Amino acid sequence: MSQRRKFIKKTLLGSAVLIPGVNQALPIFQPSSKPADGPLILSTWNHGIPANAAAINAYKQTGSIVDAVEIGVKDTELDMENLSVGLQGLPDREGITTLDASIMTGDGSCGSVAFVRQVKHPISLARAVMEKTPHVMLAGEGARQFAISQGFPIEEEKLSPKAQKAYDEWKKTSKYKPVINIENHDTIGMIGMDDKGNFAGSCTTSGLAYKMHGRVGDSPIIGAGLYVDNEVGAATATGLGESIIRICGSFLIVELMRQGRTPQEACEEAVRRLISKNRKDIADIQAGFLAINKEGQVGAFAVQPGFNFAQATLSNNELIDSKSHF
Ligand code: SD4
Repeated sequence: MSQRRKFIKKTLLGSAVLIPGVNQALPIFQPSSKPADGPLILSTWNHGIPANAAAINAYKQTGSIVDAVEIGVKDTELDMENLSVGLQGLPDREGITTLDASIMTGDGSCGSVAFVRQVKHPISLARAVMEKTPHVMLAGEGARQFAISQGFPIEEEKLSPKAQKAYDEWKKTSKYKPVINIENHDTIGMIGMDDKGNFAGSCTTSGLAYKMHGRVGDSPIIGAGLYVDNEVGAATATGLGESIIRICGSFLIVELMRQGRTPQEACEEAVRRLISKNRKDIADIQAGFLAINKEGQVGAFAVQPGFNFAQATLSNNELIDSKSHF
């Protein structure tokens, strides 16, 4: 055997599992080097504070990071003040509220729902897709039918008083223009790591206000609004979904971290990439990213000023202003 082949064989045996009969090496799962001092949770915007509190509380009860990120964002899905998440969110151009959500764990399991109506907790429906179907994504009426089959309550299709008022106002001109950092940029993305280095993430939104009927944003698209990998870390996004989808934002950040960038460097590079692919409209675009790596380092960066996030551990939950490109 040549020296080179001997070396390759030794390297593979040292770092990977060889499955008999399959000529392929699988990487061994490497737990985080972060010491066992409890979970670390990040989530987007001001509503991240109560969402993180709910997530930490869930974690204390179940010890599960995926329970934490699901239960955390369910809090925001019920927040009647929030016009960008849940059934109280602003509707599309036809006056119908449609929801997008995704959930992912660090072993590659993931589920999402897109363009779904009348389901109060799309994040739990996304988790059901992940755990109870062979699929990753269900959309529209199929997602709603799946919700019914799983016993999810189906809500009356009626705008909240706040959303109805805003929609009536919008209809006077029917002009759609994204507005930076206010109610149409309020998705919650949450990423977390447990004390053993396992990651999970969730993302849920009613999407852009007054979008075209059928429009789906980045939040339910694995790799765009959310990506999680136990070997590296996790990332999530908020902002104008089209700009984030164009660069596979969350996947890009995780891959940059895999190549050795810190979470902060990776978020900054993703924003630079986003700007380079969306130059024409950049003054009107806000997008923000959050990331954690397996050392427990965090990163946050946005296109425009105004993005913030909440960071929680067992003993602390604080709001932090992100830096931005402009
Ligand atoms: C979307 N990314 O549907 C979502 C909207 C958003 O804060 O993040 N709002 O494009």
